[in-house]
Amino acid sequence: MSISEYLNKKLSKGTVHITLIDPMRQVPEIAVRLAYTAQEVGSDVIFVAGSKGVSQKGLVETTAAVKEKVNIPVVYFPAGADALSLDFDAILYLSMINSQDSHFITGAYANSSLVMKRLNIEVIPVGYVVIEPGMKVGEIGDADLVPRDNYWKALDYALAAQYLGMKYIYLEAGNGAAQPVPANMIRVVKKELNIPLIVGGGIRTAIDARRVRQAGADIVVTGTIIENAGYRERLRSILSALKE
Ligand code: 1GP
Repeated sequence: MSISEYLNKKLSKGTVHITLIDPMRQVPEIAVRLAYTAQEVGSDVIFVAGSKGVSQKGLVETTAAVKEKVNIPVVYFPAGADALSLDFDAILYLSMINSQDSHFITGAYANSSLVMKRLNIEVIPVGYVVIEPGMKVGEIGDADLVPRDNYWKALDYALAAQYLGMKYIYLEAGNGAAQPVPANMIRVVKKELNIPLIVGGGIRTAIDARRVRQAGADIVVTGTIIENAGYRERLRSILSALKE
């Protein structure tokens, strides 16, 4: 089964949760422990972040170790890295629809598309819309950030991405954002889309997770939460808010 089929199957049963692990934040042994816990508490997928500056060695070792230990899909979430691992089950082609630099819309992917084809890696096209504050990814990607109260701008970008053929839309507040994407923005976007909506950035509590799910997120991504003390319980409560 492809990862897209796996996701569709999961989506037909309810909200999907994804745990994002950044190889730059811990050694592979710890990353494995985090990924294993995520799987245990009910995460459906692990994203491994390819952040700018990650070494080829760090990415490859973390991905191989995680793959060996978990049996949920492990998907590459590239964020400016020049590294790749062959262990990924799929790679997101995150086209930053509101970037002002074409590198982040198509350029980075044009550089690697033939490699993906030759390696026969599943590619998942995602329209990536960065909302304020956007954090590092908004800065690196030179995003024309969507203001938190401008729901219509978020919708314009999301719908444009859908019409351009993306299979998912991802509203991103940024890794480590103080707050998630506003619920009303999610609601406005979700109402008009007919492809799955991914929401990530700043989701720390069960209350956040429930709000985002009730507003219409089909897939919820959390990252930072797993790097903090007490992560197992926090993640467990987020999962129960998403799967209740
Ligand atoms: C994935 O960037 C997010 O979309 C993760 O953000 O680390 O704030 O959960 P957090």
